Amino acid sequence: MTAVPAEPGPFTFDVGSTALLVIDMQRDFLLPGGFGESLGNDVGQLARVVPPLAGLLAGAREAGMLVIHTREGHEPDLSDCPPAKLRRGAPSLRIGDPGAYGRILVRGEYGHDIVDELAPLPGEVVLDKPGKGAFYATDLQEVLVGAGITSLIVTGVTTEVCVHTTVREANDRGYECLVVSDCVGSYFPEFQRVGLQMVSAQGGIFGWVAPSSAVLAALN
Ligand code: C5J
Repeated sequence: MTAVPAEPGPFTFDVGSTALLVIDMQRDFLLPGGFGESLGNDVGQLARVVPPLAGLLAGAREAGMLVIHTREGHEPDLSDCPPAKLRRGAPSLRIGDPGAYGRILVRGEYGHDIVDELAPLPGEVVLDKPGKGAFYATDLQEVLVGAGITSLIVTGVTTEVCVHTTVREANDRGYECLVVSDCVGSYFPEFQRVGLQMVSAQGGIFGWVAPSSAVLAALN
């Protein structure tokens, strides 16, 4: 077992029963001109996640940890996109519309895929999810059970949306979750700060929070 100094206390884990979860580090959310920016967001807030996450990904791979990537998106005919999700908000571009990087959040399009710096290696698990949570309508639970995973090191975007939705459900399913503070990102600095506090508050109501430097030190 390895211990990481974390909030609200040490997070202990075993590499063999822990997975690194990389949530939705997709061009549509991160790149200028993409869907995230069309919603009026400052994508620079997410870009800062890429370098530390690339370092953590390299460390996890070197340690032999299971790595799982997710991508939020939909079938080309949008049959798996609830009308409520399509209608929501007032973006200049909607899911399925042609955007700067292909059809927005549609599987197989350039923008739907993961940014080059964090590209999955051959053999790594990549789960396509139509919702915000990584368990909904995916094989995540089966993958984790099959690999004997009991703890998750959670990274990706956005902190208060897909990261939170996933961590909350993982917690209900009995997984111990460590959220890596500099490897998750929000378009809104205040949501980032409070989103992280919400994880570790009340004695770790949803899990633990630590920076990537502490996780990497524990892996070495
Ligand atoms: C959002 C996500 N924010 N990956 N998706 O729509 O957090």
